[in-house]
Amino acid sequence: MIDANKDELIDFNELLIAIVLASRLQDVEARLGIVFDTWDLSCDGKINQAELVHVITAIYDCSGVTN
Ligand SMILES: [Ca+2]
Ligand SMILES: [Ca+2]
Repeated sequence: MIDANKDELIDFNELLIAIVLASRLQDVEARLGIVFDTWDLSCDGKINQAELVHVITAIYDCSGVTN
């Protein structure tokens, strides 16, 4: 859903759209749905090990942890 062009990357415009959508939602379940969709790169409704590694790596990268 978030990866609109299905290139397995979230570009700036896709991220911006997701943030705007999430900020307008009052419903926690809907917000969690957007987060899940962001993590589910293959859009198969499941978070597999590779997708989880991708997210965790991104979190570490953002926090400046290198190893
Ligand atoms: Ca994309
Ligand atoms: Ca998936």
